[in-house]
Amino acid sequence: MKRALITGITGQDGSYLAELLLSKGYEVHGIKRRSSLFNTDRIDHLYQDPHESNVRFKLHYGDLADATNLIRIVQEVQPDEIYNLGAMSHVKVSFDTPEYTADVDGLGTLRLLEAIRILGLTHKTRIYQASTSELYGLVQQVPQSETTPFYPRSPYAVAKLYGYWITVNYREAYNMYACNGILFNHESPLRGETFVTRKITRGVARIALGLQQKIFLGNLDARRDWGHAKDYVEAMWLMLQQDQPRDYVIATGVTTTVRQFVLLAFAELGIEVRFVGEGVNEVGYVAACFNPDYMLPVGQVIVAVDPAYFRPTEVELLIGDPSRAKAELGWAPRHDLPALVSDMVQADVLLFRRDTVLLEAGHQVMFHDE
Ligand code: NDP
Ligand code: GDR
Repeated sequence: MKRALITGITGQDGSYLAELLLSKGYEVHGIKRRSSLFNTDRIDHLYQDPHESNVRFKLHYGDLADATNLIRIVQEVQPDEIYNLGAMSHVKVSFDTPEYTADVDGLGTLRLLEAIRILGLTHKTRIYQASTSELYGLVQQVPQSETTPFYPRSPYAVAKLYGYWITVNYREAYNMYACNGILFNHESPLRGETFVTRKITRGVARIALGLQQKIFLGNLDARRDWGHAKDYVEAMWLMLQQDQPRDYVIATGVTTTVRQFVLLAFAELGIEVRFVGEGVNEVGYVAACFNPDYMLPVGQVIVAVDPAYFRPTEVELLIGDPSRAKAELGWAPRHDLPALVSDMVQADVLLFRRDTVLLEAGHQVMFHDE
């Protein structure tokens, strides 16, 4: 039985990857951070009582900022594969916490590589590093591939640049099986609530159900190559199953504006939106509502721009070229953008219907948005 260790197991990708590896017969170990409340919502369905026998899913307390703790866990687990998904992963927040982001996303990667080296596991343990399309930053060329020059545009991206190169360096210096997956944006119903797609699908569901008036967004012109997280974790696994370690771009090859994502998300519920105005005065209003379940009045403003969501330096255009992954890993995305949008919007409608039931029964319902 192969043994895998996942950092960031409580995140979006960690949850899907753990599911995938368990389905392939792996023993899966994950590192979770201590928090004052349970933070395991995304993996609670995988929980196995440690008092039972033959447990294949185990969690360890740890943190990428703590080298001794990482060494102890790697020593205890003796993993065949490590997936380093743990990170402060929010680009906008990295401008507020640049030093912490550098520590966890940059040095955290080094600490894990060093743990493997110190413990003499360089020939046993393969490691996947969660690199990102944010490395491309300011557009140099499109579509972006493994040979496109990097130009990071945020403390997050700069920290990930260190993570990328230290992974390459350990591969070359110590002959380790270490690779970077340069993954473009990937989303799902498990996506964190403050990333733009999930913020939109939650807002769309709540507006349709009469729980919210408006969604406030930042740069509507930014273009992203959005895929489904379920497809992308398969690529991570494939990267660690090859004869030779290599770095791969994982993307769909299609790019879409944030504005277009908004239109698609409302259209999923039969609500047609039109945008008017420019810059911070741009708003989206209901142009038509074809779904009798959601009685939104034509003319109601449901999207507005709030400059608070603008970034000091923005990444305007991402579009990936996944040719190498297709040719060498046999990987291709199974979901297109409409399928992704549908999956996310429908999941959020289901989620927030619960709130309408609670409200009707006289309970208070809380909501937090950022
Ligand atoms: P999430 O933000 O959903 O999850 C991040 C995970 O990292 C969480 O489990 C979080 O724990 C954990 N984490 C945060 N800080 C630390 C720390 N100091 N020590 C240990 N663990 C920590 O991210 P995703 O699942 O979306 O992304 C996974 C990885 O892939 C990240 O490294 C991200 O930067 C990268 N990436 C993501 C892309 C995407 O589009 N989703 C694209 C390209 C790269 P907790 O739950 O306690 O907060
Ligand atoms: P990104 O994802 O920065 O690409 O990083 P995010 O969804 O945060 O932003 C995408 C684009 O949408 C614009 N935007 C807004 N973004 C947020 N979060 N909130 C808003 O209200 C809003 N309005 C417009 C942003 O300016 C941006 O251009 C994600 C993360 O998962 C990283 O960890 C990962 O490395 C990259 O994707 C690939």
